[in-house]
Amino acid sequence: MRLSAYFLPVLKETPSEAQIVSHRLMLRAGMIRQASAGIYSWLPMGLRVLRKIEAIVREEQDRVGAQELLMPTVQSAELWRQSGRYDAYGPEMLRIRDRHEREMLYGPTNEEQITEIFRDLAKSYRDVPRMLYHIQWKFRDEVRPRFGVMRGREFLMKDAYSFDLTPEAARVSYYKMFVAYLRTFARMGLKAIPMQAETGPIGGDLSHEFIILAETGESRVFCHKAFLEKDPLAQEPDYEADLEPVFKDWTSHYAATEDVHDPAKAAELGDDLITARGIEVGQVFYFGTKYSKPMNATVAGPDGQPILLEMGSYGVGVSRLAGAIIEACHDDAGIIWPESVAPFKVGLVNLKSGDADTDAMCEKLYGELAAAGVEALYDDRDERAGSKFATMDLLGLPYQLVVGPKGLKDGVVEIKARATGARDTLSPEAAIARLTA
Ligand code: P5A
Repeated sequence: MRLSAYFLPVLKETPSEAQIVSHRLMLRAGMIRQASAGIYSWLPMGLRVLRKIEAIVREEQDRVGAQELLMPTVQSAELWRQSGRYDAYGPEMLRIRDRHEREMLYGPTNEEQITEIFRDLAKSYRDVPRMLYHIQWKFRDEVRPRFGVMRGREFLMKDAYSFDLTPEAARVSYYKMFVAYLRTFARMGLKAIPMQAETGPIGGDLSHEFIILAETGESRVFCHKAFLEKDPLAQEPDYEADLEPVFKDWTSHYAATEDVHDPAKAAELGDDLITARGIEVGQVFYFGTKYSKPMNATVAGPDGQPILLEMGSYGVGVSRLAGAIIEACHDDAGIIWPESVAPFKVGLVNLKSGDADTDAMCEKLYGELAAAGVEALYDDRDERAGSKFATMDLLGLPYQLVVGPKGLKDGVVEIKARATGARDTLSPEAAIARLTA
């Protein structure tokens, strides 16, 4: 993409309405635009990141055997009356009437909808177990939408649902999702700690929130410092095997959100206790028959007798993650994207647009990167070098490939790694080899 032609409204000034750094940087880097309170448009740069996050979520869901479908955003009130949640959900639910005065709602979550689908379409015990997920917009009329996409009213969620015949089997599904979440967040460069959590309006008696430690986080959390050293990617789990040991390993140390915090237990940790604030990027729930029972969702067992389905649900805050990653990965100059979610891998900086040799070399490198499938943003604008560097640092692409007339005289270009600031001077061929490796 050529910057001269890109729809990228970079802001020079710090927007005054943004209270936290990720919100400021998302606005300054031209990623999002507020439409109304807690509702955002995703501009081209922001959408690229959102799609990268989605792709990682999708891969890890597929890996544990979850299957993607797509349910609608608008649901009928009738459906929610079947579970008893229509009245219980409260003012966070956006309630709508259609032209026939039928009561509808914009879905804040999809437990009812998936339960109805599974109840009506899965017939026997042979259709179970299944894990189904979608990545779909949600609406929650939050009292205090804030921090940009971190607490929005309209937001993108990956929500998965598991169906099993027994509580023991449902736990196996829970462990699978738990492991998928550890890997999902780690692949985004995040240290997400699974913490015991309250189940709230979703229900059930077993739940974990996946929390990133950050001062700007909305929840208070408590955990053992051992979590800071653990790496979910150190070993590829065997998905055919029993994942309970992985779950047990990750839940053997104390970690709890404020709502379920046990001060006496935490005190036993002594100096090993971390008290911090955190951002919730995902939450998993096991709630058994909470929905299947009132909605009469059963399958026929081997003896023909109906078996009530055992269920769990599993959410990832896809749009929130864009902000959360920036909270975890930035410096004073701007964003520092982990390569896995970066909107482009390389920012190609032409230090002297209009200079024939420099332009020609940039065109050549840009073409070679494209041919190798490396996403590059080419700053071909007629701007001062200083301002181009500042823009690239703000945008936070992992590598800057800098080309200027001085270097070219000596046959060299420069690669700067955004994360470390390390610079390397090398031949254009070597630079391409490095960036396409
Ligand atoms: C699990 C999947 C659920 O809704 N039902 C389906 C369950 N869980 S949850 O914890 O309430 O939400 C899942 C994740 O969505 C993100 N999230 C939000 N992101 C941005 N703005 C919001 N207002 C918002 N509310 C929830 C969180 O990351 C949460 O973990």
